[in-house]
Amino acid sequence: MEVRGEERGGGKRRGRSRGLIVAGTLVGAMVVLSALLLSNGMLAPPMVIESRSMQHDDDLSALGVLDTGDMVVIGRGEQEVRSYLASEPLDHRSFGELGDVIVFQTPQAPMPIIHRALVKIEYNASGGFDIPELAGLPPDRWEAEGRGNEWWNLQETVTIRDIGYAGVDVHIDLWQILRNMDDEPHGGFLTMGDNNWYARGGERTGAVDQTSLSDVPEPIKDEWILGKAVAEIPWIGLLKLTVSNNLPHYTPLNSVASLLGVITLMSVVSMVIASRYKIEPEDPADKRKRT
Ligand SMILES: [Ca+2]
Repeated sequence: MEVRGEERGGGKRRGRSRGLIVAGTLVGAMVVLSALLLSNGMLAPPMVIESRSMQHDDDLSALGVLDTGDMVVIGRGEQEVRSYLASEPLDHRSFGELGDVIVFQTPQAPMPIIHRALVKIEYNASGGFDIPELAGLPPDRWEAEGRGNEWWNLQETVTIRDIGYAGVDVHIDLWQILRNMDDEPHGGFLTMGDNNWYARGGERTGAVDQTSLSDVPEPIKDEWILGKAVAEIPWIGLLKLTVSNNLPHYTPLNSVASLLGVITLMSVVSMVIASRYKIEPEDPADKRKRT
């Protein structure tokens, strides 16, 4: 019976060893894979969301939405960026809305910005913009001021209705965007934070970056795009914001509670594992018996 007991104990130890080896191998493989993707340029270093411009609620965070304090994995390389409008017919979604979320840095911006690509506009030889993506929308969802549903050679204000989680109307002043870049006009993506809208007179109005942010005055050129947001690591960026003393007053309390819960759970699990695998000091009497 004792021999069988020793065999069972040995089996348990071998099982624990195998478990530790498998866990160690998985962690090691993830570290190596991440390093390879980073070194090959497939991934950019992850970013911490520092504002609530991409939230879908001023006060509460949610999984699958980019909230203050979330960390974001950034993919780069030859990835096609699909704007919100281009994604409507395909129902292509990311982070809770249609279209891709991109990381970009304009020459005027001191640091990268992460916002959603709303629509791509093309500068044409006549001095206006063509916006073929508008043609994919139902006619009652958009109009160009005084031009109806003409999407070519536009310099007017274009209104697009029912955009994003809040169902806002977006008025794009193309003339202002042209004036912003009178030296070298060009096309590119117009971008917008999911949460960058205001309510006035019963109307919800969304604001594209190109007419509302001083350091994003022009359509986003391809070479200004650093990558595309591909995954959310919730809450963990709160640690960085806390250490750097940049935690905003509006940080969602449910994110703080969730992070504290995870840290507490990990601490308890670590203590349980440490107590189960505690190494007992060798009994000198046993040692003498074996020799
Ligand atoms: Ca989130």
